[in-house]
Amino acid sequence: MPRASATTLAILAAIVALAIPILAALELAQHQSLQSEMDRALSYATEIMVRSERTAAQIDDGIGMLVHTRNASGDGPCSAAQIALMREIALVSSYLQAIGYVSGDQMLCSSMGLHAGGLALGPVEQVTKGGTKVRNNVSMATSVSDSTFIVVQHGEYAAVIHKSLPIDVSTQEKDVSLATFTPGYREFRTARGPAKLEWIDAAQGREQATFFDGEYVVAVVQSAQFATGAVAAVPVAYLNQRVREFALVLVPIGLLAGIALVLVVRYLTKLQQSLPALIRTGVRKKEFFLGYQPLVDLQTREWVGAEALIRWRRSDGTLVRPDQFIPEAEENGMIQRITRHVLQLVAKDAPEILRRRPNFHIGINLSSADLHTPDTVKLLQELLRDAHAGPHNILIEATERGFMNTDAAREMVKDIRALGIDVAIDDFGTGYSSLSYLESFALDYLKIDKSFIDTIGTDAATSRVVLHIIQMAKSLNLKMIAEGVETEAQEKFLREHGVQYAQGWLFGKPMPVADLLRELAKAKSVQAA
Ligand code: G
Ligand code: G
Ligand code: MN
Repeated sequence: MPRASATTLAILAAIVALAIPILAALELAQHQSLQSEMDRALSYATEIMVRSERTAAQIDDGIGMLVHTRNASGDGPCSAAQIALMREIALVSSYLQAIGYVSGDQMLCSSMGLHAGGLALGPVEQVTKGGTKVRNNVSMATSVSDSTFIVVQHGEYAAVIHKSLPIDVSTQEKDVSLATFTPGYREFRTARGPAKLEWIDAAQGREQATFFDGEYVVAVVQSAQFATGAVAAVPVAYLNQRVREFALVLVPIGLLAGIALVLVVRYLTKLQQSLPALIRTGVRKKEFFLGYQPLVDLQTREWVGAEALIRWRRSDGTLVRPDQFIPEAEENGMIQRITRHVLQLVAKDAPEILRRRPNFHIGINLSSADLHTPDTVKLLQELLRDAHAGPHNILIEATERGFMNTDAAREMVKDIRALGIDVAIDDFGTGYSSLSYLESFALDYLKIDKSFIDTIGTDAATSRVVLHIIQMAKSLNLKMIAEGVETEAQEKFLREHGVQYAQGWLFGKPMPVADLLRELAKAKSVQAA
């Protein structure tokens, strides 16, 4: 994927990762606010209904007592004893202003006394299922003020209730609408603040209903015992205020969750871009290939072999050098995966190469981890089989560091050589090298590191070291391969001092297998001519 679109994608992912928790937080704030405003409306409505129920209970009790006493005594409805009882009932009933005797639409006597000529109540407006008659707007002119009352009548008796009493609850917010109604009637008995009759419709006679009509959060309740219902409605402004309060708490939490999510996404992306993951996908996507650098016989300059050097072209086109990933791969255990892949690549290329040069050998680099993995011998056997190669067609190059005088490595070299495959010590002189440990290994070749070849013909203090190395190799019966040969002077020097083989830009740089095959074909026709 091109870098730009990967970045765009990462930014988009981050925005989404941030936006989702914030949107969720806002959504949650809306939901929570609505819920809590509904709860508030419901508690107001319930409070009013409880007052209405108590009122209804006091009416029932009061009227019941008057009927009972009158029946027992046989007194007239407006006898002095009855009126005295009415006064006592009105006194002890906290929700009743008065209680009295009604005939037709006239209250003839009440706890206030005898009404000469009767007190006109006006027509009955509502009749409940239980037969209770309700007048909602009875005005009574007193010497104090003109007031409007609700008159609730059972049989021949009626109670007088002040209109504002049921809804006279203390609410902090004056804008909250409160109302009472008689179930079955599309009409409010009392109301404080704006109230809509549609709310009664929306409740559909249920004992309890809460909803938001776009302007108000509404609660409607109905008594299970008495013919009374109550409504409370909180204006949308309170809801919005509540949303802001919740959002103030929840959005920062959402933001934190979003940031955490972004970090997790970034961590996972990083993980995916870690070297082991990249190597695995690289192998799968065939991003690795081999460069072959020729190895010449210094006597004839003939190409007798080639070292396979791994190359990694990433999907974005960049070429990653082995010294950039081999050491890290060695550290995090991916090197064996790479070695296995190199062996597969060699097995694929070898038949063509060997068809042109049956005695050619291909140098394969093993790392120290490979030298400590018993599997390696089995893998090499499989290579010989898959490549249709003889053991003389393979040369193992084991870097000096890998030899670290361990018994396991020594055994492994022994096992490889037992297959008939030659083993070279690579980069000789650059690491931990001592004659005694080299003597303890049975080897075939010594590769003289480029740093020593570079000193040939110079005055460098180390320029004589290469002669010592040559001397040592000879005394150990090791054949020599000089690395990094770039000049004819170096070539001449090496040949004259008995170095058999050389590798370097003077002869050829690492090249794709197609180029190697073409060069081999050319050289053959030159030889044949
Ligand atoms: O030519 P080049 O720059 O690729 O070599 C860099 C280093 O990488 C050399 O030291 C060489 O030994 C090492 N190298 C190249 N290919 C392989 C390989 O397949 N396996 C291991 N272990 N090392 C390799
Ligand atoms: O495995 P080894 O360390 O032998 O790998 C050889 C390394 O040296 C590779 O990176 C290869 O490209 C590099 N190389 C081979 N011949 C020459 C040369 O003549 N000159 C220079 N500068 N590098 C060379
Ligand atoms: Mn090498």
